[in-house]
Amino acid sequence: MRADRVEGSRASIKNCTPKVIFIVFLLAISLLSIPFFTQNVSGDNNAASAPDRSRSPTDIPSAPSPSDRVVITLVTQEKLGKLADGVTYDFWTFNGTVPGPFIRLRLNQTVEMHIVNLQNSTMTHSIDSHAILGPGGGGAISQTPPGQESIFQFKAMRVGLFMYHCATPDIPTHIANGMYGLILVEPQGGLAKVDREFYIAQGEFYTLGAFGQQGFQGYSFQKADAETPDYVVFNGRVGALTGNRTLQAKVGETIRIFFLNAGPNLDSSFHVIGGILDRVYIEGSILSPPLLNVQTTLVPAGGSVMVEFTTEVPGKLTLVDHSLFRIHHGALGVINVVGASNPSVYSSIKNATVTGNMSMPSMNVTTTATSTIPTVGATASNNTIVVMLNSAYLPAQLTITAGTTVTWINKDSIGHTVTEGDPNSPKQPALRAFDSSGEAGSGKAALLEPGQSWSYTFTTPGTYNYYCIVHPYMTGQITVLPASGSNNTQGYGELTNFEITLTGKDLLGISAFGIIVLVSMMLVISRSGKKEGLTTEQ
Ligand SMILES: [Cu+2]
Repeated sequence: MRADRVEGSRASIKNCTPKVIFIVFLLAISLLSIPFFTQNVSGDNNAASAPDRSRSPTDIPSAPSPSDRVVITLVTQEKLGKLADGVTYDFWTFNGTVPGPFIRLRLNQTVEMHIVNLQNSTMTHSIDSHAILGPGGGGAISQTPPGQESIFQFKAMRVGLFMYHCATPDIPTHIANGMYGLILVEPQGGLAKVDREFYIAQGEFYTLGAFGQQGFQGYSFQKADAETPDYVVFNGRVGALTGNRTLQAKVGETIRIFFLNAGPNLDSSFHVIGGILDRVYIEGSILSPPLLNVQTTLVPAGGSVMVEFTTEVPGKLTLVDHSLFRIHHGALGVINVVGASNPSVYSSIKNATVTGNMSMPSMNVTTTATSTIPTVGATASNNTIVVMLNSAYLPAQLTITAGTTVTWINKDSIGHTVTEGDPNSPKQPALRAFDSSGEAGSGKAALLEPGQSWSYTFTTPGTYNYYCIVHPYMTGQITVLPASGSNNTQGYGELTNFEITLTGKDLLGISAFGIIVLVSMMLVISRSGKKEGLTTEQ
């Protein structure tokens, strides 16, 4: 009897085994698929869904708290975010942004500092502020493992503009991942009033992939240790202070910038193109008399500067680290100044018109010798001229047909490039449709010097944006229409040129739908199994 039962159950196990294995297999696959589609997993390539971790440069408290004792809570959080368009990175942050919050204190205020490290952090975090007098600047008494809180107090006994950063070993790695910000300690009576204040932090990021390489990028300790950053950016990402994040100001306003160079490796040669720094409080020394009328100020890694200047004319002021190749790595910001023009301060008197013969010096990059230069923007039998003058392309926008050769002539007094792409999110050199600089081949960007020209023949219809690598506010656009008589491929192009963007939520939905389908299949299979079982018993 017992033996029979055993036999029977063995038989049913035998019958069931392939089905059970199949069902377990399906379940395993559907369950496994879930974690891969959640948003916070490193390796999420869906850059469109990654949040911006960049702190707004205008996110500054207007004044210190009037009370003698203030409580400040910094929450250390490791968060996926955008490092550039299409590039995601696991930032380590204070309060979820890079830089962390701007802390505005008054001399002799006592601060009760709370460091809260989120439960889901992978690392211990802490704070070392250069404003704090004591071992480690707070680092010795603020080491906080995940899920815990440290509280300590300090007295702000020195006026100045001070960096704060995480001070948990490996300390430079915590800084390189975004854990830094500024503490301003104002003198009694405060700072002089200005019209606008901006909070800008320069920092390097070291990624496994090269600058601009799409998708999730991990941290490269090797590159950080070798001090060869892929990204040098303001406020935590490429384009934090450009495009629709451009800073705004008006003519005649006095602007104050609190600038931090978080490093962790490079010094910054902070400069405003088109402006002069009226007052520079070097190294954040607010009590010292400022340097007056400065062009470029050196900000050491782990240092700061407070600068003030008045805008005189409308237009764009460009913020750079004047180690200018760092523009290629993202170090670029723009202040758009609006208001009435002031021709006596700045205006063009006459744009030179080029006539007659002019010899073009040969260059390393492809150069077409042009003996006679047509007038600006003239179209003559598939040959069109764009002039570079006063750091602008003339005409800036041009519509041509496929097969047209465009020649750029540098009539400016300084060198420029003609580089396809958007200066706010530069492409890797090899991916540019055209580039006068030849950077893809040589690794260095060569300039079209004054008097030189460069030509490119457009064969593929489309809209091409371009800019000058060294003057990224200098932009142009070429629209290429299909050549008349050629097959218009645009209709087909439109049909094929679409993107499907899936967010983490979409993918969860798809997984859930998949599970429902699988469960239904399993039900059907188990029912058919029952029927089979019945048949066998009979
Ligand atoms: Cu840390």
